[in-house]
Amino acid sequence: MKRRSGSSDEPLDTWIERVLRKDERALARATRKFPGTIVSVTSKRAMAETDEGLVEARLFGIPAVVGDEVILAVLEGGETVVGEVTPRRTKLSRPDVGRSQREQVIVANIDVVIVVVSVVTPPLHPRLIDRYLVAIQQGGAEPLIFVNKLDLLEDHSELDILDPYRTLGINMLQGSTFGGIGHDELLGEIRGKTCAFVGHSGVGKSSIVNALKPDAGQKTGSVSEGYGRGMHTTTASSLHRLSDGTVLIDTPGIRSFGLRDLDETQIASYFPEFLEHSCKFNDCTHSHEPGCGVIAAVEAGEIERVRYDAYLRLRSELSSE
Ligand SMILES: Nc1nc2c(ncn2[C@@H]2O[C@H](COP(=O)(O)OP(=O)(O)O)[C@@H](O)[C@H]2O)c(=O)[nH]1
Ligand SMILES: [Mg+2]
Ligand SMILES: [Zn+2]
Repeated sequence: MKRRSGSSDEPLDTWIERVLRKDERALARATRKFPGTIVSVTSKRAMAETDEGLVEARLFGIPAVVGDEVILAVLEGGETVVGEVTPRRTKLSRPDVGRSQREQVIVANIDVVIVVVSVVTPPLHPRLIDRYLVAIQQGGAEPLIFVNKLDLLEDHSELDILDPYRTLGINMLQGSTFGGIGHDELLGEIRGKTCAFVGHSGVGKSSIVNALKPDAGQKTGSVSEGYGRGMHTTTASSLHRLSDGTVLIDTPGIRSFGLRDLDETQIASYFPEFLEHSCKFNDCTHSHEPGCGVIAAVEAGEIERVRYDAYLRLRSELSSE
């Protein structure tokens, strides 16, 4: 554990309070405050877009993320810090790896989360889509699925596993970075909105951002053997503004993506197609109960079996976490 300054036998909570009070006092004495939008974050520093251009600021105990609307404060002595994060309209979170109780927000204030999947390299992973859809609904944004690398696809039946999402009414587009296929349709869907690109590494998120905004300068990587571990891939999120007001946020590839703050009884509420079917028991888990309307609907073909399987899988993962 890191040694604290001050009295060595000072309890942790009074130490935290003392440091917070010190920060508060410094903020109260700030010589100037002005608003900004966070466009990139490293471990201790953030870049913010402001009326005065790009401003670098130190994170001041507040974990701001890309997309956050913040108040920057210039402290006595001239240092600029992120003094305040405005309450988030929407967000996309994942758990801190290894500390599943702690929320880790990836991006804030997005209208649309574009889940990018690719075909062939890496192949389609509907499992990740199911997890994202739940997390997106939790955070309050709209999902859009973009199927990339269509140029690699010889057998279009690989796309059949996406039919259930289409049936659910989720916006789905497909294309390729080569030739910019599908990009006009994508821009048509997201015009004027703030969008985050998420998905496994190597699916082409940064390539799409670069294609939509050529001066974004996002590094792209090669997909190495063992899929999903792109070399030279993006390590931090970054925000890019198009001239028509559309905002693109590139995010690093996510290797593991868990679901936070959900227990297995809540997961069903994120499968909207289950809601129309009623069950004999109020607390039905739709896994084994007699008189379960969901199971009956799966058997009757009214609910897609892959979605039901996804539900069972997520449920068992959550109950064992
Ligand atoms: N064949 C093909 N390759 C692509 C396409 N889009 C991106 N790539 C390649 O996939 C690799 C990973 O792309 P990158 O944008 O870094 O993926 P990210 O990790 O999701 O940001 C790079 O070698 C890209 O050139 C595409 O539409 N078709
Ligand atoms: Mg990338
Ligand atoms: Zn049921």
